[in-house]
Amino acid sequence: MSFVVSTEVAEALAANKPVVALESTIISHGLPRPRNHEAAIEFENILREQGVTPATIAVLDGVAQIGLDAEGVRRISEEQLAKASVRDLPIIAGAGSSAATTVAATSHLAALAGIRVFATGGLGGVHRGASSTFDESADLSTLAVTPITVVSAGVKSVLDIAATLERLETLSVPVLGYGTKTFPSFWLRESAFQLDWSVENAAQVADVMFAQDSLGHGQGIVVANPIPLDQQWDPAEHNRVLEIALAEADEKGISGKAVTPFLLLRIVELSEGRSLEVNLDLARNNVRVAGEIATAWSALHA
Ligand code: PSU
Ligand code: MN
Repeated sequence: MSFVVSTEVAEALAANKPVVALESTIISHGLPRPRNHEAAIEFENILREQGVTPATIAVLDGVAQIGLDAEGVRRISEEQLAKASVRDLPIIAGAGSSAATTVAATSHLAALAGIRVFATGGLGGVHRGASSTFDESADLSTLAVTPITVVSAGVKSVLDIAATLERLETLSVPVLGYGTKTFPSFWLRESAFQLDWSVENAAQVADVMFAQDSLGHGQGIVVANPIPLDQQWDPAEHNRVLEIALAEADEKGISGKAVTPFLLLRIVELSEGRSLEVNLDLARNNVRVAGEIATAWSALHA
């Protein structure tokens, strides 16, 4: 498929300057309007202030764009776009239409362009009940074959976290806790699950990436970056709201790729916006850490 790397991103990559990929599904389908547009601009600005070039990724009018301009960012925020995972990319492109890209599709396109670091909110994973529905995000299988370091706040507790971690192990995708050995659960700093490995800073992540290039088989790396304790959602309120949202999704028979967007937006409504503030805080944190990792990565190549 045809893809276009923006001049700014191409120049940064050619000069070994730090670049961080940003996804569009979180903007189009994961955050309510108009906060989504503000967030998309803010994420880019956080990176620019660090001296890092942002590359927000989406498919517009049949062309995968690596690095949107302001008009592109407006379009992913305001238009009713399809949600594209990797398998959807050729279909969207073939039809000449537009779509927001998931973690999987963004990772794939970022890697095609030579971008090594990507910031998102939460990773997709294994859904509850997957043993009968087979609902497992292509985010996981894509990371098994895509050399990109994804900074996320773990996966949401609407998913089956234990199964998600097991699948990442099976798929040989390294998971690094960032300053912690406890896997985070998106709005909450912790989950019930421990990790084998942690790193303390961005330079250590860059060292792992460097080693992976010589020893790995082209897989990605998951950096699990927990939200600071004072920014996390109240755990009791979190549990109460999630139970209601999950029951509603079940009752309404929501399935397939509609599940994640349904739950995210319903949880914002049920929490009267509190989950949204936490979501924005954790995403900002992830963008900042991804900027530091990209900076450490380009310093290795200076
Ligand atoms: N998790 C979030 N916010 C999101 C998503 C996941 O906290 O917006 C989006 C990401 O784009 C992720 C996708 O790649 O949902 C996973 O969807 P699915 O479960 O249909 O693969
Ligand atoms: Mn799914």
